[in-house]
Formats: sequence, structure tokens, C-alpha cells
Amino acid sequence: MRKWVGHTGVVLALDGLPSGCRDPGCLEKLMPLFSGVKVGLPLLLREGPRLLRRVAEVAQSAGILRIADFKLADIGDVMSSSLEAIRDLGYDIAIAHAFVGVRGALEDLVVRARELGIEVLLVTSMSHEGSREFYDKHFREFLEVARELNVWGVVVPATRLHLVSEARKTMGGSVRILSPGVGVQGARYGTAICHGADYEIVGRSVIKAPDPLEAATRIVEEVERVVRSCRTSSA
Ligand code: BMP
Repeated sequence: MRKWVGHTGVVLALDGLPSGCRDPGCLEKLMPLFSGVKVGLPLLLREGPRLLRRVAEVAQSAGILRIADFKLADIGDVMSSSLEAIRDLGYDIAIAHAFVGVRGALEDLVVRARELGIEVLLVTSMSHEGSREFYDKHFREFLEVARELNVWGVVVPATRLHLVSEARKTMGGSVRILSPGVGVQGARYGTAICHGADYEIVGRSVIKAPDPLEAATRIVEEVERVVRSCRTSSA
């Protein structure tokens, strides 16, 4: 189900353990429904590195993307050191903020990532309102940075679909676009992929659902339905 059109799909944001799902077997059932899993600070701080390692192992056996979302934003040396820890936890994609700039920061991160076999995703805009205050004013420059550094992908929010379309147009087909903001934050399932994203990121709509497995199945099917329909109508 999760690889229905090329490499597009839904990534689970695991910012906490699903409340309806604390038994260990649940993650094994939940994760293969998705194309990837994304972990970050809330899960690390609450559950510790052992749980993050276990999530990475389950994701690896399910053959899905393993994304570490610590939104790195520091000098190159510190981000590179975080990358090593991310690799040791078992993750193969790391998210960094674009606004720290290239020289002395992102260029070092990208070099170390290549040495470690980790892919980099750059945040170029954010899904919340405040992104307009600073982030979005530099959106095109951040895309340019992503292009210059030849990163694996960019994060562009589903709450601003015109930016998703613009990113796809500017970046061409080879850069992955990941879009958070569907579900709880208000963007409709499937719409970011219809505007050129590769993956939509969904968190609370699954992990806070009374039955996370049911919610995950329903959401992935809804994304699939919407994407089929927009691709059919644009064919
Ligand atoms: P939710 O579906 O519960 O709103 O979760 C969205 C996920 O995407 C969270 O993990 C959040 O950190 C991430 N995210 C976001 O919501 N907006 C952004 O601009 C960038 C993100 O990484």
C-alpha cells in the first residue's frame, strides 16, 4: 500500500508514543503502513535514545525511511557531531534549518553527511503562521541553498500549497519534497502531493487517535484516493 506511486507516500511523525498503542508490538504493526518515520526531540526527551534506536530498527526492517528531525541549526562542527549521534541511533536522513547559512554551517554538515552516508533535508518554510514573519521572506533563497548543496530533499509545508508548487518547479524532479501540516494543522490529505510533494508528514492525527492503526490505515487510503484523483484529472 505504501509505495503506490513512485516513491511518494506518507511519513509518520512519531513525536510521542501513540496513546492507544503502548504495547511493543504496536509499532511493528503501525510503521509498515507508512513510507517513513520521523522522530525528534519530544520522543528523545520523553523516551530516551534506546526507544529511538528501536524505532529505527523497526523502520529498517519495514524498509521505510528513517528520518531524525532535530532541526539542526548550529555551527558546522556541532551539527556534524549531532549527525554522528544520529547515525549511531540508526537514522539515515537528518533535518536541518536552512537559515543558518552555508559557510561554516550547512556546507560542513553536508560534507560530514556524505562521509557518514546520511541524507540531508533542509527546512525552507514552516507550516505555522509565524513562518511568514521571517522564514518565508527568504523561501527562494533557501531553495537556492538546497540546490547549491545538492541535498536529498526539502521541507515545504502543506499549509502553503503555492510554495510546494514553487519548490517543485524550481527544484526539478530529483529533489524530494516533504510536507507537514496535513490533518490537525488543517491542510487536506493528499493536497501537498497533488501540488508536487513526494511525502506528506502526519503526526497527531495518528498518534493521538484512539485507534492509531485504524487512523493510519484510513489516512494513508485517503491520501492515496486524493492523489489518484488529482493525477487522473491532470493526465
Ligand atoms: P502533526 O501532524 O501532529 O501536526 O505533526 C507535524 C510534524 O511535522 C511534527 O513532527 C512537526 O515537528 C513537523 N513539522 C511541522 O509541523 N511543520 C514544519 O514546518 C516542519 C515540521 O518538521
